Amino acid sequence: MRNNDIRITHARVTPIAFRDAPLLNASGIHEPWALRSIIELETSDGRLGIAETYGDAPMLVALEQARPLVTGLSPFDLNAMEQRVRASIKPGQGGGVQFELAPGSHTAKNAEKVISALEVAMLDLQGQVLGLPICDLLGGAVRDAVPYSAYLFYKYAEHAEKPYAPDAWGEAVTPEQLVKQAQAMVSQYGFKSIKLKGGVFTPAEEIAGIKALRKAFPDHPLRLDPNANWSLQTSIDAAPELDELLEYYEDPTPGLEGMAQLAAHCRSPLATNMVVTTMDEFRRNASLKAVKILLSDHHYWGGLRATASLARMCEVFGMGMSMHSNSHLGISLMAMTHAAAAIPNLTYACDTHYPWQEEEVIKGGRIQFDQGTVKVPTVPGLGVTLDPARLAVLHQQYLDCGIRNRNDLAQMRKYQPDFSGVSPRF
Ligand code: GKR
Ligand code: MG
Repeated sequence: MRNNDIRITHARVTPIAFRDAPLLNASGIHEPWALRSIIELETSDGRLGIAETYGDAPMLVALEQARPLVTGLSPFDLNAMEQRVRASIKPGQGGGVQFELAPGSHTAKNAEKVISALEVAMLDLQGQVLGLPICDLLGGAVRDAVPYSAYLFYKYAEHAEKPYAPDAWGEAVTPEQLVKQAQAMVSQYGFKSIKLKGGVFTPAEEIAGIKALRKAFPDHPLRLDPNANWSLQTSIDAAPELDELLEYYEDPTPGLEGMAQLAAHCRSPLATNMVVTTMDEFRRNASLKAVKILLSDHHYWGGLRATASLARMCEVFGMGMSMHSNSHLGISLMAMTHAAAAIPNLTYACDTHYPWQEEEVIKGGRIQFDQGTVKVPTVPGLGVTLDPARLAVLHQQYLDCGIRNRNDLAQMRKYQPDFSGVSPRF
């Protein structure tokens, strides 16, 4: 069979749920189960291409609508797939809750999110057919291993309603506990950079947390991400202290205009995964000169090739680039690793929530880190394959858990009934 005779014969979307830690953020706290979906594309020559993406209800509606559109296409027909998806998915369609910290719920990006998921599975197939790893299809790896950053969270020891035994990380609500969390994560994974998810406690408490981390890790670049929960004035006031401590200052304050005003008051570069998430915002940012580091995410920017184009644009506009994450499993981690491997100017360690997840859906169990990096696969395709038995278990957890849209605010009100969720709160 010639490569261009191979056809996609069937597409399957399976929603899954896996245990997630009680991690605090600007909106509230993670629920006990995180949602994702697994995409499987079967071909006429008996191959299976896979991808992982969001699993919120509106995303599942969009994926279900797109599913038949790939049937009959060659895995090499990426442009045809994209045209079909764009023609069928209208921006904003899908309903559901819109939750700022959960890109899986942003219905305006449905087309990009669906194209990304289908593209990863099709690239997995292309790689298998050609006998090449995905990064080779993206121009080739410029690094053998992709560095990730320790992603620290303030957290409670266990979930409200105690749905299962508490995780091994314990509570982290003080600088001392944060340092303990960082020490455990750095010693287990070897990370060389550290990010703290902020926007939870007062800026003074979070700056004390960063100072404690600086003392315990004098050589690790540090980042703080309050997820736009600090007012412009609060962010300006915090800048002189943070300038001395941070590698970059991530999304302290809301809006592109707010970030542009803040940029005039701080030396640390501003980074974002919140105010530049579309081409229009990219153009506005270029004229406002607000954000200097774009935290890309192939899941909502339209895929691995779109991420590579974004990297070129960052280079043209003198911006740095790194990667944003949400709770995810190994298929997403591998897709991120291929993309990052093939982007020369992705020069900061990428975010990953992976240490917070215990479960897996791939054969062979959890992906190993070495010195904070994930080795770039050299085998054909994505480099990981689905474990059908694990998929069935995680799908059953989805059916049983009852969560259909991530809602950190409602979850937080189980601990603090009067939690306002107002942003910016500080
Ligand atoms: O997992 O709570 C979280 C994060 O706050 C996540 O929702 C954000 O999207 O990690 C993300 C970020 O960097 O903003
Ligand atoms: Mg962020």
